[in-house]
Amino acid sequence: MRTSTIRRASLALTATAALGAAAMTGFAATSQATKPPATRTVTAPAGEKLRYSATRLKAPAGRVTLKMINRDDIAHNIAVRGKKLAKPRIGRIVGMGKISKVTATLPAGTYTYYCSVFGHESSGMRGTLTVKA
Ligand SMILES: [Cu+2]
Repeated sequence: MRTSTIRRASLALTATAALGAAAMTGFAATSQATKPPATRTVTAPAGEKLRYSATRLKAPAGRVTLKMINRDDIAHNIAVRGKKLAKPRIGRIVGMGKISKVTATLPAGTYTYYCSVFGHESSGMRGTLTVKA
């Protein structure tokens, strides 16, 4: 009786230790990293309008991907900046039919997404991304 109680206690300890080890080796961090980012998509419409299809986007805090489908016959990209980003994230500049994208881990806050091709943002190719916790 006494021996079996000790054995059971020892098994419980082993299981607890195993769970603790899993947590400490970053199991939680791994599952968060593999969670797909929230994706928001805009297009650059044909006709050299120097606008995106949306000037406002919303996303939950965490990993966010911004995607721009270029339907225009001039090259564009998508980039994102904000006070809570140490530096802007800038997607590849792409031609018609191609996709430019950026992924960043964004805390709650307000960000600007924009085309970094010279003169495009100042012509209106930008929008506001609101990230909420
Ligand atoms: Cu552009």
